[in-house]
Amino acid sequence: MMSAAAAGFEGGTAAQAADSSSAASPAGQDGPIQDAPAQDAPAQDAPAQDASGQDLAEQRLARAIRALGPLQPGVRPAPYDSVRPGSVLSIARCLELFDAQLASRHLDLAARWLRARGAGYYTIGSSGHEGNAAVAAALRLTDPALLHYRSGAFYLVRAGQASPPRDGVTDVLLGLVAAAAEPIAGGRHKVFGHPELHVIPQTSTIASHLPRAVGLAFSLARAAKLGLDTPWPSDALVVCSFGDASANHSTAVGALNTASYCAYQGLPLPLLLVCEDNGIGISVRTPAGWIESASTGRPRMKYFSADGADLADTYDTALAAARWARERRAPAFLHLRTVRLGGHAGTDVESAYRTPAEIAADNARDPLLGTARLLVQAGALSPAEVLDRYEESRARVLALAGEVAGSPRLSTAEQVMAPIAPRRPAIVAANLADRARQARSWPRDLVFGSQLPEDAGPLTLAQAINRTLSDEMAGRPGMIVFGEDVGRKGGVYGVTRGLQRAFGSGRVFDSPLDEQSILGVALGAGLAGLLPVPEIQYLAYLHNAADQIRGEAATLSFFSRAQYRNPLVVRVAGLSYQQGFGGHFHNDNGLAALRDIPGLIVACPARPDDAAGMLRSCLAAAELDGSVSIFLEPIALYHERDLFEPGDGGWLASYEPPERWALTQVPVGRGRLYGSGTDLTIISFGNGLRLSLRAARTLATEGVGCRVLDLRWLAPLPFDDLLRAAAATGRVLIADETRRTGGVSEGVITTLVDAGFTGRVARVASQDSFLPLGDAASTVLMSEAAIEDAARDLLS
Ligand SMILES: Cc1ncc(C[n+]2csc(CCOP(=O)(O)OP(=O)(O)O)c2C)c(N)n1
Ligand SMILES: [Mg+2]
Repeated sequence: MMSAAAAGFEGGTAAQAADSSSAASPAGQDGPIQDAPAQDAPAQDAPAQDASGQDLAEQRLARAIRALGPLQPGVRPAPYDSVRPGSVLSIARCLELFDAQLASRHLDLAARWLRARGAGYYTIGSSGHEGNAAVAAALRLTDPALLHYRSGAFYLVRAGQASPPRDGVTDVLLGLVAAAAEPIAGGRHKVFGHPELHVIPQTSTIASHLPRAVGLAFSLARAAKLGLDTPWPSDALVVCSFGDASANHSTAVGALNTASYCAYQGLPLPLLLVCEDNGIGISVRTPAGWIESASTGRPRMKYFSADGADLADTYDTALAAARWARERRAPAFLHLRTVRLGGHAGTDVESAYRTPAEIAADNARDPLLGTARLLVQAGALSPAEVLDRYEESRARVLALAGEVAGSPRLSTAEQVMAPIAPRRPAIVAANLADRARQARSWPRDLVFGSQLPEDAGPLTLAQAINRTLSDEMAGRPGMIVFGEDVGRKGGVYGVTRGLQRAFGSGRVFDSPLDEQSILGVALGAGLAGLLPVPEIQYLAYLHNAADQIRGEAATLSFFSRAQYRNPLVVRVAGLSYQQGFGGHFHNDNGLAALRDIPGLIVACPARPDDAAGMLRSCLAAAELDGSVSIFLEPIALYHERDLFEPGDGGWLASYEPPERWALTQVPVGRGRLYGSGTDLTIISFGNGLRLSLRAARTLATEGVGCRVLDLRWLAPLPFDDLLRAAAATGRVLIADETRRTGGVSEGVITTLVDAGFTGRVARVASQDSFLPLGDAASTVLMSEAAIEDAARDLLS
């Protein structure tokens, strides 16, 4: 614990009060959890101070507050009086919000104080943005909030709305020092979030939360339409704040477009977007008038604008905007004009890129000064009383800062990683068995008509996925399927054909052509308690929006101690071998960007029977454990029927009836073995499995006995099955249709080496190339002949 409580507004500062001999701040940028400021910015952790150590910014504010007085003589107004004629903000409310604004400012001060002493790791503050206190006040505790990183005052007001009220100051301080006891991220990041406050934590990737916010607003309404409960009341709205520079990010632009696009079609979308426009993004100015010009006139999205330095104006405008979003179930855009005080972060020296006049103009628009002016002009507080209040808040926050400094932090990898993707395979397995029993009561005949899929004879991969989706939708009322062309057309390859007819357009629907928005809707749907199964038309186009998986879906559990999860199964058509058709983008075979995402499940079913079992496992894991899965469907195998000879039907499989689902379940991370040869183990997956099985047959004619392991799960790899299959022959050939570099074979070989496998290992993989059109595609893809040759080499 450190003591900072003796600091004073006028006579001393946190920096001054602190023991000057305590640990010096490490030079350079903030720690790894800190958003990096400009690389060349010199270190400056404490606020600017004069020779006596006093904080110049605080002194300036004190002088400006003193200059507001004196208080006009007369009767003091009643607490319920308006703080200003024409505003609905009462004096009592204004005082409450002022306290939150003050505490937020002092949290920024505390952040720098802690940082300067090596006790804190994060100094991006909310100074200048404290007007967002009034936005929180205009909303309900139960309106889910996805917040900008300058939302200190918003968070404190929200904390005060809980019953009993939470001590939001301590929450934030614990985040600053990365304490394991911090309530949302548990020391993994400094984020604003708390399930009881309905504040969903956000990552540092600016704007990446907007698609999810749109998706959540969409899903609240969609769940209501489907008659399903969500964690929020039926008249909740979603609030999402972000900065002015962030508004230019394609993720934000796409999300705003999707919100408008939905509203334009009359779809309910109760969303309040709050752009906290301080006119700058780190050092880059936003052109004057840009946010207003870019944000007015969006179809069916109403624009509101408020002066963030004027609490009454912000409160009145936020109320109007919230009313619009809540009552009309339509998106509202609140342009909150703010300033940024004290630079981007503690390490940022803004005088390097802003003129003194610009900085002075922002100081004059300090929202604390604005609220003080309101209160003094209303006769509610004298300047001296304002300063007293400031001092009290300061002393309290800094005393608490001293108390949290030195709080225990995460100290082992196990502790850090515990919430990445907690899994309960036994519970998932039991659930699959239960569901098989329940299936008897599902309206399967309504969905499948007179012929149940198990009675329809052998199916292709595409048909098996289609029938499984149908069965699962019949049994999971919250499951929704959506994406480009999945509705009326039934998908580019017919995999979702008939689903919209069977389950209605409320549960199976086409999306706008924007992968970020498709995944954003899925992320919001998962939060709302639905089970989203979006389709991405081709693997290359998942890469187009990968951050929604990598940065958003996969990290939510980590940054919320698994208090928020992302139940999600993303179906992706992908991989190659389409006989020269489609070129690179329809044959993309790059998986490296997925396989390294902690906690992500990557499933790659090659055969119809595997696909059914694997999809059921992914859905059950999503529903029960909040797992995030990529279900990668090999396009070239969708309609394949044969294995060895034309007409042999070797790639078809019958659909299992519900009573066999438990028996035939495919747990996450279990491979499938073909054959029992003792000369060579071929390890493969996807298209490679079919090529390997064919190659194994040829090799058998040469007297070579192979066993072939289908990995089925590319993340996590089926370690045990893999090692067992390798040990059985002592010779391993990996047949990998992904690229030599970053491909799956690298992971398999590493697994073998890590486990101490000492037998022979070789691999065939596709080239480090993009795929050309036409016959030339085969020159860079792994081939059946290459597998055979490599096997002969390995055994020779
Ligand atoms: C996608 C992404 N690119 C870059 C960054 C680094 N970065 C952090 S904050 C920031 C500026 C954001 O400015 P603005 O949206 O105006 O918010 P403000 O900090 O001014 O409140 C940048 C570039 C990031 N976090 N995310
Ligand atoms: Mg900005």
